Amino acid sequence: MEDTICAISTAQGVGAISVIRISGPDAISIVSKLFKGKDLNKVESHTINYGFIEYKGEKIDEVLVSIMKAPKTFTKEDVVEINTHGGIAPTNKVLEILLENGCRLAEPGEFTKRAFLNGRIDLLEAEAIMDMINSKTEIQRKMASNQITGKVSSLVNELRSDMVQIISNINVNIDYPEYDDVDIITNDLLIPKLQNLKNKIVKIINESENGKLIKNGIKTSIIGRPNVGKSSLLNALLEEEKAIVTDIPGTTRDIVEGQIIVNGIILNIIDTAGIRKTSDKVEAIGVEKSIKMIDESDLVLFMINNNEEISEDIKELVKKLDNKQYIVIINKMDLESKINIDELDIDESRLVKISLLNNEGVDNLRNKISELFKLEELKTNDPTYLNNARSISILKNCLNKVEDVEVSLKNNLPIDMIELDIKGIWEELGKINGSTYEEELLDEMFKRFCLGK
Ligand SMILES: Nc1nc2c(ncn2[C@@H]2O[C@H](COP(=O)(O)OP(=O)(O)OP(=O)(O)O)[C@@H](O)[C@H]2O)c(=O)[nH]1
Ligand SMILES: [Mg+2]
Repeated sequence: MEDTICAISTAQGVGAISVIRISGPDAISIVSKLFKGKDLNKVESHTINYGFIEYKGEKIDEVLVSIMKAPKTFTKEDVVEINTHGGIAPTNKVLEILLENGCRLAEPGEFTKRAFLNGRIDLLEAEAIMDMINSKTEIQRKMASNQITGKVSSLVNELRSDMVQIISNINVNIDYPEYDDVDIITNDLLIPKLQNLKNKIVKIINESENGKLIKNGIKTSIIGRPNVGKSSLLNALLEEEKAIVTDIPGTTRDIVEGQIIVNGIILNIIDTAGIRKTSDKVEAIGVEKSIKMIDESDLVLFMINNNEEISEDIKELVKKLDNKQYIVIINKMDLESKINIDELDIDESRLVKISLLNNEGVDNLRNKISELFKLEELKTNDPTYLNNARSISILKNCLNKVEDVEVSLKNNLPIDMIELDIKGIWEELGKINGSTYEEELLDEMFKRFCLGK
């Protein structure tokens, strides 16, 4: 039989109320021993009961105790929640007493793990609970909500039921080949069915890019030669004097980070050291980081100075932007123009001219970013996307396997071998929502949850 677990479910600190959650077969009997008020063994399920936690003759705290009997609870076990006064001492004291009286401290995510193991939620829904807790923007919340309520699971379930159809068609043919009224499944008939399945998988994978953008934000680095105004741009975007700005080239040595929200999407902005050859050891490390940051970013804001001619160094750096999302920003438009932008061979749509001194052009830049990532569109869509690396890699794996089956079909491999491969893919897909899972994966996954969830 499962043991009874407990944990503080609210954030640790001083607040009005703290919630301590207990789940397991002895949840009600353990709390009832410590509770001064109604007999909790006899109260109705889903009631809130007023009283005191009393231990060894001492009233510890005035509390409200919710009694929720299995199976209609989060874990499908008996669940008790104690609302204590929200200070560190009363909360910890009540927890301590519960531990002394037969509860075990829950591991991070253990309540949710039980909810999953007891069939209340699937793995995607469990993961979405953490996304919901971590969500900072409205669109992140919506995406997590669509996953919690099973909309994302249904994308996967649909794929799996398509596959069941294919498998059962094949089975009928293998088992009853003599039936006249059964469609004979030939390889030719299977090819379009698999093509259809493949299209659906590809669509989900492509759309998962949106999911990743919403979940992780856009990693945006500001790159350029020293003194072009990179730190000034970071400060302008953040509306805060976060990075040091001086007229000395080489002011920024290390990366400086900040966060803004554009059209509901988080932009993680990184100001970097100006790139130049330098004999200064510290600066050189900063420059190295800047160059590395180009590769690691989803978006590069490449900044040049309107008042300086385009050097070979700049041309070299622009080459590194190939295959990246980037915007070239010409700053210091208030100064005399000394650049000939044609030398850079950049599409007009990727250029933004600004003057940070005069506070001109920053809005334009925000709009450009929005256009580049189609953020308006993203905002109006119902955000139902697969968004975690685990699921996406499983799906990509399945796509490869479907492609292998297509090759086998074209090579006229026997249908029963094909059927085995398709079953394998069906099982693999089940790993996404946890229809099939390995214990190690669960441990790894729930370890990342917060305590008390
Ligand atoms: N005239 C003019 N000066 C500007 C503008 N933007 C920034 N500056 C000035 O340019 C100088 C360098 O600005 P920073 O923001 O420190 O430049 P940076 O690119 O971060 O420089 P490093 O950290 O050295 O790589 C400062 O004196 C700023 O005040 C602008 O639009 N026009
Ligand atoms: Mg700087």
